[in-house]
Amino acid sequence: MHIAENTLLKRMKVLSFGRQSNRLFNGPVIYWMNRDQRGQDNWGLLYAQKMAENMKVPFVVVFCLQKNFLGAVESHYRFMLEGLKEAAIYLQEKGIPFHLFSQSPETVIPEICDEWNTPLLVTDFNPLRIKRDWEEKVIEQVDCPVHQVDSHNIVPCWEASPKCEYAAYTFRPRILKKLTEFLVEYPVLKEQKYEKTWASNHDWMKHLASEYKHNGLHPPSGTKAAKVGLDDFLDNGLRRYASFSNNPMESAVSKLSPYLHFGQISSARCAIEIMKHAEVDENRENFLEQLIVRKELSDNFCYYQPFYDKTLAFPDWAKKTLAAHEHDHREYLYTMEELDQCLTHDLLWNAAQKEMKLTGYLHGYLRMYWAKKIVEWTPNAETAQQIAIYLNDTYLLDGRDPNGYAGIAWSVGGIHDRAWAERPVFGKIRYMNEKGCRRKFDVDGYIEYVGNL
Ligand code: FAD
Ligand code: FO1
Repeated sequence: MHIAENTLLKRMKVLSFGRQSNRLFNGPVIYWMNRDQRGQDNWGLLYAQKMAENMKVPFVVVFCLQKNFLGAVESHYRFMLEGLKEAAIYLQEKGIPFHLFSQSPETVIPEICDEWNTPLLVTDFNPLRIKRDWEEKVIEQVDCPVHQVDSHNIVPCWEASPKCEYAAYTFRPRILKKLTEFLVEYPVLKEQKYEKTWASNHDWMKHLASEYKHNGLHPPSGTKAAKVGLDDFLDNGLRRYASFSNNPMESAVSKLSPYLHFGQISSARCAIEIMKHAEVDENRENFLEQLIVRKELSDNFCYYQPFYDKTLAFPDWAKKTLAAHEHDHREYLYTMEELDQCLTHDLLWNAAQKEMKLTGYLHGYLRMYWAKKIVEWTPNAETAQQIAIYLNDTYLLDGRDPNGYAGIAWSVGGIHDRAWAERPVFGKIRYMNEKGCRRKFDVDGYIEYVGNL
């Protein structure tokens, strides 16, 4: 346990030491859940429980439901709430109350810390601006200390690197040398005496049926479904990952991104299970490269680069080359509406946009092609980035995520990439076209598949 204790402390950052006051902090420790929406394998919960034990008080989990979160639509909320319900029941069975509030955190968190005399507020780590603003406003208003735990990354973001990394090759050695220390089995969350006084407010469970539309083409939500997906990938997808993960027509990818995005499963759990069951081969290495290096590089980017969704974040060479080609002739120009309605001349692109809209999923290789074409068909990089973010976060179930902002900044502005041979419009930004796709997969088969959705 002492190893976990050690890693537990390195996963924690003090956001605020709290204000000295003579009030009696005899209430429960509050764990404010945002990004890692699961009961199992959750370092933030384990930390909050440990602190509550030390203080001899119970701990309570709180979630603040926020309308139109980064453009999320109803079916995204439906997926999230179903996962939260499963987490609430898991916690309930451990005697840990779960409270869902339908107000913004900066209002309700200070109120309940005050009302419940909370001695410590713990929250999970999220590099996105929206959560950091919430935390700032909460810290201004609460008297108690506020601690943050990185439950999302295997190597805590601030431990992996002290700065914004240039590319995967500069980030990889830093991450890999810390895996032994941080990729460890989780302790199990203990039961706690159930405090009737903090009984959960389960009226929110009925929200699921009435308030949020369901998209039948979304996968099933929650930690159990995520585990089924992981096992299925271990049995059927992983062995083909190295050869076929770039082929949207081969189901050789895990499709775990919605579960990882909403924190319904931890990437550490996926890595632990993969390392337990799969032999050391290029399939496993390629997958862990994506799951650990690429995914945690996105958090590194969003954490250290405040303009992660602006062209300001692009490397200088990219800014220069995009500016130099801003007035190149564009053979095609499309508005956001035309792109949204899949009305371009490019049947492959239209199919990718349609699949994204209908199913909330798009294969990684196609996401690159999809974003790169938006660069080609819009007046400049700013417009391309804004449109790509809007469509990505409106339709993808795994959208509104650091991986998305990094993926779009890579496609449009060459972050984590290098300069390529100069050409019109793209300058030295990596170019992709349908010919390249045809070399990789059956484009006509894909267009037909989407047509039948
Ligand atoms: P697998 O290949 O099975 O990989 C397993 C996990 O590794 C993924 O779930 C993901 O968490 C991580 N991963 C894989 N590829 C990447 C990558 N390139 N960068 C970072 N992490 C990765 N991912 C999102 O989660 N949300 C998004 O909104 C998103 N938007 C993207 C937009 C563009 C333009 C691009 C180029 C990429 C985007 N990605 C996004 C990254 C990647 O495409 C998806 O994470 C991946 O396709 C999810 O499918 P999967 O779970 O089957 O991936
Ligand atoms: N986090 C919250 O704390 N409250 C919400 O109401 C909320 C809604 C939401 C909707 C869609 C979505 O993709 C994410 C949402 N999140 C919400 C945040 C999410 O769990 C992640 O923290 C961020 O998207 C960063 O990855």
